[in-house]
Amino acid sequence: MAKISYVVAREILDSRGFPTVEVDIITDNQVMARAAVPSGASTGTFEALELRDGDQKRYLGKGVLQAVKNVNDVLARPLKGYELGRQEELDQLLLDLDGTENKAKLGANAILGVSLAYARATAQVRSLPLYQLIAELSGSKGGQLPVPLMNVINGGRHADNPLDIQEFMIVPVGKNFRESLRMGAEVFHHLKKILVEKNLSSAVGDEGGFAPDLKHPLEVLQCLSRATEQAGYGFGQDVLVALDVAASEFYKNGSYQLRTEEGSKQTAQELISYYERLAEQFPIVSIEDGLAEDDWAGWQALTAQLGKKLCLVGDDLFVTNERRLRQGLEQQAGNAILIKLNQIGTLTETLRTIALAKKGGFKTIISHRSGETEDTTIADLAVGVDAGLIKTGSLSRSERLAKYNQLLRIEEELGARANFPGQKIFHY
Ligand code: 2PG
Ligand code: MG
Repeated sequence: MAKISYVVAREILDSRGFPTVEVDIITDNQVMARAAVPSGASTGTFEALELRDGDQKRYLGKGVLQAVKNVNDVLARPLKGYELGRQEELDQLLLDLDGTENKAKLGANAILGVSLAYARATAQVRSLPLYQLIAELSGSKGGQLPVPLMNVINGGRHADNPLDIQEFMIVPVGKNFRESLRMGAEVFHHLKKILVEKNLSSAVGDEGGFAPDLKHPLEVLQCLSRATEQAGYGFGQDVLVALDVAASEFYKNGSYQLRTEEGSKQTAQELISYYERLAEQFPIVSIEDGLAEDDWAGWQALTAQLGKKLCLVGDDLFVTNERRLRQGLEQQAGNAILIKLNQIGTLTETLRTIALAKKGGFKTIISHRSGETEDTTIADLAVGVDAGLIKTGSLSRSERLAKYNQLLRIEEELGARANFPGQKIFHY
């Protein structure tokens, strides 16, 4: 098996123009593999640490030169000569060299860059597509294309409009991935026309969705319904809806502040009943972070009331962390998990969390971050572990489309071996 000759990290820019870490690994048989790390805005409190320099003279304090140095000065030496194809051992070595609970010493951005570049190098040296290597590492079949959750209207921390719900996603479900992508793009373009007719802004936000000055969730859902119909699809038949409420962002001192067409909702029970009413009126199949990251009792009530009908997805709640997910399984809080590699910081830990979710009967959604790069690892991850669902933004901005385009390539390459879960992914 080939060995590592060089590991080198550098500071590059993400889709928001802020620094992030990129890592190259070069092997002794002249293979070069590269990975770039994403970055969130509405980050959960319990995420692994993203190391930033804090030097206000550079990039408003957001530089990552220290994380880059940690790769080049601390990690590169022990990794020189390290054999490829030993992902678990490599990731354990990275954890040991860091030695903290939340990767605070070296930075999860430094560690993840190395972990992913190593996986890519192994796949290339073995002439395997990345999704196939991930299938092997996770003991999955690895041929399922995910149903996409496409964030077409933004609010919350991702926009400057009065919408408190962070993401309104369309979920187009055709007979395969390619057709679902086309349906989603067509709805997106019709949605743009509707916003322009209403004299609303059609400028796009961080994840490529629109951020119009719509006042309430109801108005947004009505626009999505019209756009779907104008595109020639059935709202509720062909195109479904998913929300990321990101409720931790408007939870202060034990009280919520969600503005709706019915007035402001403040208690967990008011939010739950509101979600239930919305889901009766509209084809909502999934609600992410419907309650805050430490409101475990609220999550239990939410799950008891809606867990047989809807996907209740923990993002800030679980932060891709096996320990927090175990608590969710034990307490029956949520029934699905959002998976973000940089919330936990290594590929191996991510795969363990996914395995635990599957064992516990939770659905898994592989996710981008609001700050992204041209790196497409999450597309391969979704297929490799047969996740069934992916959320990677809207139908504009190349850092979002890069993932969809990679899924098109994978579907083509798999040919008859590809499968697509369709709407049955939402059955209980
Ligand atoms: C989320 C993500 C991605 P961020 O909340 O799910 O959409 O946003 O990367 O800003 O945490
Ligand atoms: Mg979220």
